Amino acid sequence: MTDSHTIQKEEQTPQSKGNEKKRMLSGIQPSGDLHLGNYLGAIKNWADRAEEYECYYFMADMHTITVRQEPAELRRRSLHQLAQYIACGLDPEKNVLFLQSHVPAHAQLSWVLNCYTMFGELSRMTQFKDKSSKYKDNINAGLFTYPVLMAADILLYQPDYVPVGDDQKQHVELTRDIAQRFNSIYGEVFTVPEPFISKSGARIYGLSSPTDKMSKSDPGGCVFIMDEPDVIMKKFKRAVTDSDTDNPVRYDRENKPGVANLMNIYSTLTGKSYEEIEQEFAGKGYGVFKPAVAETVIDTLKPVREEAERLMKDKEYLNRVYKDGAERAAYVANKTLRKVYKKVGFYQI
Ligand code: ATP
Ligand code: LTN
Repeated sequence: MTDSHTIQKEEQTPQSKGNEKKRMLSGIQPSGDLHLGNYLGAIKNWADRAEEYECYYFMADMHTITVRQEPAELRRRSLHQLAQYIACGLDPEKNVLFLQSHVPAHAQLSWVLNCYTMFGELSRMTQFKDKSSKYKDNINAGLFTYPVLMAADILLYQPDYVPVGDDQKQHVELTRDIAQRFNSIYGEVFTVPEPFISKSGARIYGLSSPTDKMSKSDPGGCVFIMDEPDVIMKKFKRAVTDSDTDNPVRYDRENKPGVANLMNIYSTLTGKSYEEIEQEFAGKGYGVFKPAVAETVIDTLKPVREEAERLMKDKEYLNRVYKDGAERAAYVANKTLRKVYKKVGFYQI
C-alpha cells in the first residue's frame, strides 16, 4: 500500500472541474439504526453535495450479512434506513439512493476483483482483525473478502471521491491499489478514487466511553437519530467527563477526552470554534454544559426523526425510491461490468 497515494481531504471540499460533475459514492451498512456518529461523520457531509456532484449512496446489506443477522430485522432496517437517509436531507431526486443487493453487478464484479486481490493484503485489514476477534465463532470467508466487495461497490461507479469516516480509510486505500493493479494490466478501466474524510465529525466518541468511537454496540453511549428528546437529554447528562471544577469546559483531547468529544459535537453542530465554546461556558460547570449540548443535538435531530417517522409509514414511496435508484445505479454499474468482462476475456454474445 503506497501512503503517498492516499489523499486525505480535510475540510476542503473537492472542486468539480469544468462542466462535468465529479462523482461521489458511499455506503452504510443497515446493521443498526443510524446514530449521531453516522450523521456527523458521514450523512451530514453528503446532504449538501448534490448540486456540485453526481452522488450515489447505498445501503450495504450484502456487507451486513458478514455478521449473522435476524432476517426480518435486516429487511425492516433496510427500508427504515432509507427513510432516515432521506430525512437527513438526501433528496432522492438529486441523489441516487439504492440497496446494494438490488444491483447484481456488485456481486459480479466482486468475484472478478477477488482474483486481483492478494491474500496478504486482506490479512492486513484492521476491520477484519477487529471483527474476527469479536465474532470468533463465525469467521466466515465473507468477513475476509469484505473489502473486495467494497472495492467493487466503489469501482463500478467510477467515483472521484468516497466520503467516509476515518475507520474506512484503509479499505478505500486497498480499493485504489486494486484499481491501479487492474488498470496496469488492462488499461484505464477504473477511475482511481480518493477517500474524502472531513476533519470535524470524522470521529465521534461514545458518551459512556469517550476513547472508543460511538457505536451502536454500546447503546448507552450512543445517540440514535430516532431517539426521543428525553432519551437524548438523559444520555448527555450521563456522559462521562471528569472531576474538574475550575473552568472545566476546556479542549484537551488527551486529558479530558469526554469534554473534548462533547465540544466537538457542539462545535460541529453550531459552527462555533473551541475558543468560542470555552468563552461561552467560562465559569460554568458540566451541569450547564451537558444540557446545552443535548439541546443542540435535540434541535438538530427532532425534525429528522419526525420526517423519518412520516416516511417510514409510506412504504410505497420508499419502494419507489429503491426501484428507481436501482435502475439508475444498474445502468452505470453494468456499463463498467461489461467493460471488465470484456477485458478479462469473458466470451460475449
Ligand atoms: P458500528 O456502530 O458497528 O461500528 P458503524 O456505525 O461504523 O458500525 P457503518 O455502516 O460501518 O456503521 O458506518 C457508516 C459510516 O459512518 C461510515 O462512513 C463510518 O466511517 C461513519 N461512522 C461510523 N461511526 C462513526 C463515528 N463514531 N464517528 C464518525 N463517523 C462514523
Ligand atoms: N464498509 C463500510 C460500508 C461500505 C462502503 C462501501 C462505504 C460498504 N461499501 C463503499 C463506502 C463505499 C462501513 O462499514 N462503513
